[in-house]
Formats: sequence, C-alpha cells, structure tokens
Amino acid sequence: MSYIHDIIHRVEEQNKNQPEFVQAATEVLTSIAPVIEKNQIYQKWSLLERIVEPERVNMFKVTWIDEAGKVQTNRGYRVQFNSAIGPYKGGLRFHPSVNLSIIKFLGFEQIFKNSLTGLPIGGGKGGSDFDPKGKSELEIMHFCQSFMTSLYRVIGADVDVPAGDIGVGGREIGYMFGQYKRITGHYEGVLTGKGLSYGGSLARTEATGFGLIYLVEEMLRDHSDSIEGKTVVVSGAGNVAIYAITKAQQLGAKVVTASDSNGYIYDADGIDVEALKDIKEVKRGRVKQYLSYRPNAKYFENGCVWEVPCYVALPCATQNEMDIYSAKTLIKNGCKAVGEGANMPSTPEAIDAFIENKILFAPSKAANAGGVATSALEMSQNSSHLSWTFKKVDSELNKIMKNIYANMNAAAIEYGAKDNFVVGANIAGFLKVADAMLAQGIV
Ligand code: NDP
Ligand code: 2IT
Repeated sequence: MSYIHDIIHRVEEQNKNQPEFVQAATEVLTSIAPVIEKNQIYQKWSLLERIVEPERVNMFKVTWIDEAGKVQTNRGYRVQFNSAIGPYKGGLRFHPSVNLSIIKFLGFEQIFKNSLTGLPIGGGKGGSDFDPKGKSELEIMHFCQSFMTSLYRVIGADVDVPAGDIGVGGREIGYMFGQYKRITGHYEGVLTGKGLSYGGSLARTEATGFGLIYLVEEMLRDHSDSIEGKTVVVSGAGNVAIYAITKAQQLGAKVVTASDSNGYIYDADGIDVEALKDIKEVKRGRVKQYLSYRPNAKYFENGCVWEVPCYVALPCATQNEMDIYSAKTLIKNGCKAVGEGANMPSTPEAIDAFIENKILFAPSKAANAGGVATSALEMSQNSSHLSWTFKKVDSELNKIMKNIYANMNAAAIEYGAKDNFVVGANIAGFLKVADAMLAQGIV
C-alpha cells in the first residue's frame, strides 16, 4: 500500500543513522497495513506520520567523578514517545551500546506494548551509555544521582514514570528515587521497580519473566499443548531470564541454559536457579561461575545458545540476538514455540522463518509486557497509598497476560492472519493508541 510505503521511506530518510529504530518502525507499519487500508481515517489525519515521531527527545550530559578522582562524562536520554493513552512509561537502560537509535526503538515498541496491557500508560524509554560493569558501589550511586539531577525536570508521577531495563535494577532505582526526592521534595511514584520498603510492588521483580511464561503457556494451551515436561532454552541471565526460568520450572519444564555476553551454560539436569540468582543478584558475577555450583554443567565460551535443541526458545538478553541462522538451527532441531522476553531479540528474517515454519511465535510487545503492566499496578498502589499482596499482583499479572494473548489472537484472526501474532499484537496495540490520538485532535 503506497501510504505505508511512503511512511517507511520517510522514516528511513529521516533516521539514516538509526537502524534499530527503522527496524522497529518498519515492522509495525508493515503489520498494520490491513487496518490502514480498511479505514481511510488514519491516512486522512496523517496518523502514521505522527506516530513515528517522538513527542519529545531529551538528551543530556551526565558527569561524575570516578574512584580515581577522574571526571567522567556520559550521555543520558529520555525519549517521550507517545502520551495518547497515559503518562510516558518505560525503562532506563545503562549499557555502553546505548544510543539514540536504541532508545527510540525501545520507546516506539513501548507505545504498543503498553497499549496491549490494557492499562493507561503511554510510551517512553531512556538510559545512558554508562557501563555499570566493573564499577564500584559508590561510582554507581554517583552516576545515578547525576543522571537524576538532569532527568528530574522532565519526569513525574503523572508525567513520565521510568523503571529498570538492562543494567538498571532495584539498586539503581533506589539511588535515583532518593535523588529525585532530595531535589524535588516529592515522595511520589515517579519510578517503578522500587524497593518494597519505599513504595515498590511485590512481584515487580518477577513480573517480566513470570508474565513471559504465562503468555507462552496460554499460547501453547490454545494450541492443545503445554510447557510441562518440555525442554526450554533461555538466553540471558538477568532479571527477565532468571524469573522466566523460575516460572517455567514451576510449571514443570526443564530449562537447560542461561547466558551472558561472554558465553552460555548448559545443565542437562535443569538450571539451578538459586545458584544463578546467587551469581547474578548477589555476587554480580558471570554465568561461567555456575560451574563451581554444578560441576557437571558445561560452559561454552564461543558457542551460541540457540544451537541447543529445545521445544521452547526464550530469548531474554538483547535486541537482534536471534538471527536467521539461529532461527533455522532451532527449527531444524525441533523447536515449536518462541517467546521473546527481550525487546526485539529476533531479526526480521528470523521472524519470517518462524512464521513460515508455523512456529508459535510470541513477539516481545506481547510476551514481555508483564513487567510494564506490573509497573502500572505499582503506580496504582502508590497513588492509592496501598500495597497489595504478592498473590493479588501475581494473579492480576496472569489475567493481563491471558488477556493480551486473547486480544492479539483475535486481531490476527480478524485481519486474516491466524496465528501470526506479530500482526495480531501490532494491530491490537496500534488501534487503541491511534483512536486516542484521533480523538484528541492535532496535538
Ligand atoms: P539485565 O541487565 O538484568 O540482564 C541482561 C542480560 O542480557 C545479561 O545476562 C546480559 O549479559 C545480557 N546482555 C545484555 N546485553 C547484551 C549484549 N549486547 N550481548 C549479549 N548479552 C547481553 O536486563 P534485563 O533482564 O532486565 O533485560 C533483558 C531484556 O529484557 C532486554 O532486552 C530488556 O529490554 C528486556 N525487558 C526487560 C524488562 C524488565 O522489566 N527488566 C521488561 C521487558 C523487557 P552481560 O551481563 O554479559 O551484559
Ligand atoms: O521494556 C520494558 O517494558 C521495561 N523495561 C519495563 C518498563 C517499565 O516501565 O516497567
């Protein structure tokens, strides 16, 4: 359709050095073609031109002094992409690879993911090219404080509510919350993923990984299958991976791998999640150390985790970690379902291969939405000055994930793409935001 092609071309022309953003936008724009064709109103009001442009891009300097007394300068970002259905909401990523393209792709994806949750949250994302690896506790704290000293001007409980992502967990959120409160004097739910003693929600730590498994299980159940008794391969060893492994094992699956950027571990007996937690959450170490807990496991420095045969594959590390070669290897080895815990972990070619081969493929917007959904539940608890039990939050999360599956499945069927959940998730996420934008006029 020429309107869609024109917009994709425009995005490419206007964002020449932003390959990740162009990738994310192209996927969404291509998937929603049937909706745009069916209803001329979106073209009439230039909805697509408007939705691919962030409402505001904040970029700022973050200076801090390291343990050696040397001045360090990093770049900070907060992209406030779309506030049609609620205040901007999305994580902060601290990783040396962070640049405007990555933050824009994440912010763009967040618009549709947040819409899919059914909760009133807009899309945003931020972060820094700061590398937390090897930094001392004080360096982390000073960096977080300096980052917040610039960020606080543009966020607020009803304006923009950041949370964690790669390199940002409970520790970093705590330091940033403390600095926000110190500068503004406001004790408010301006960040989510907070500690339990100062406004955090039970089950937020577990939410993304648990939600991923709830959604994958629902997708399997709808196809007369289940994760129970299946071999599962997981990449990553961070927040999402750890709690995906935990829940998959609780449901009777055998998870045999975990990885970090140095290599992967294979444990034929099933990953000992307590050992992994000790390494990652307590010692902040590397997956290689797993061998000292489980000497029968194997560590592969140069391999790729997707070489391990499995029934269910769960990429939970980072974008574009699953290329066409990995996808073909998984398919050849009998993989039947893929659930994306990370954001955009599969390349467009890998996604095409999964769909052509009838692999049940749950795209990240739907599959990892449990984290941000539970963040929205944290916001509700904060604004009503209440805290819910673990059981209540977990059961809400479970309902939300089942609902996301139902909505993306229904949209896929309605638009003639049964079992293509990329199309289903993009359309279901898009419609709510687009209609809210139309209703609010040209703003
Ligand atoms: P963590 O920082 O807790 O863990 C990240 C894991 O991924 C680490 O094992 C890390 O290894 C690995 N990793 C990160 N970058 C790379 C890379 N460039 N190459 C190889 N491995 C890499 O982050 P999270 O678990 O929170 O996030 C993982 C993914 O899930 C991300 O895509 C994130 O955007 C997404 N996500 C997170 C949510 C959350 O609530 N936290 C919610 C929804 C999605 P190493 O230590 O070697 O860097
Ligand atoms: O990618 C994501 O959805 C997140 N990193 C979580 C965002 C949030 O606001 O909880």
